[in-house]
Amino acid sequence: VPAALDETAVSPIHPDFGAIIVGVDFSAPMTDQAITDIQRLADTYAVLVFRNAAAVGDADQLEFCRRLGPGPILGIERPPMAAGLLPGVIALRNLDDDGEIVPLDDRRNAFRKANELWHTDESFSFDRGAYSILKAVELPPDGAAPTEFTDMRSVVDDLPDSLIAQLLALTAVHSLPYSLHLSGYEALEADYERWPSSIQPLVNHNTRTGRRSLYLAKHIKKIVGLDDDESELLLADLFDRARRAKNFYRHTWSPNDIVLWDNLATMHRATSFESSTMRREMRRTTSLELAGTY
Ligand SMILES: O=C(O)CCC(=O)C(=O)O
Repeated sequence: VPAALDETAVSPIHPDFGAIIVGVDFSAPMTDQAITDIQRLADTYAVLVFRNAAAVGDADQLEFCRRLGPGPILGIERPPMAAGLLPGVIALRNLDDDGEIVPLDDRRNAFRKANELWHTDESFSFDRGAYSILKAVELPPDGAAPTEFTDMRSVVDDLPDSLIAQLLALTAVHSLPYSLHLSGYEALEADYERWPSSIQPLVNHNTRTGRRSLYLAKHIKKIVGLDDDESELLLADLFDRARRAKNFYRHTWSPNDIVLWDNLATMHRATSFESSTMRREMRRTTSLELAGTY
């Protein structure tokens, strides 16, 4: 039972995936106990939805992120989607710096659209993303553009033992230019140079909880050691299993929501909206993996 958070304010969405938490004040310094409680809740539920987190400023969001672990990830060098942000704050929006809607065929849009592929944040980096914290700055009307989450622990729980044994021996190449290419971005030679790939296990193991999760993302270009056809077949099978995961959550945004997820236990994706007429801006901070945790 969390000591510093009011236990009655925690409402699970599934028994072990997704929880709605009301009453956390992000504008006041949090006690160490509150941070520990939030980490424990994240270990249990993997996605935490903080409702009514009234107007959390970027500095408060960054501070919260820093308390959760090393980092934040500074963000790979991306086409600028927002000038003047604090380092570590990533803006995801269909707006330019004058607040105008970015044309659909603009390269900057391809970056945003890539979030509509199932992924986990910064798996293509040597220092992987651990916790991501996302808040809404400007939302399209009528609950458009929810964010979807899949519990990758529940996916592993449902895998046959023989497949788990196979996956435990495998690693995969994660590449940002590859997933950008899937969403229509023509990666340049220079992109491959500035965004090197990473090699990651296919199965994560959380040493605090003992639970495994499938570490899958559309950033995966190839499974190491398999030929291209075998790799494609296995990936298609794994994505299919993830699509049918027992634990799934679609978050419909309200203005003062903050959503935190464990990238090493989940996949997520943005969903499409009328981005040629509607405006949307989200801001994300992502902490780095604590060495030895997974
Ligand atoms: O904008 C969203 O709904 C999701 C954003 C996302 O996928 C990300 O920040 O990685």
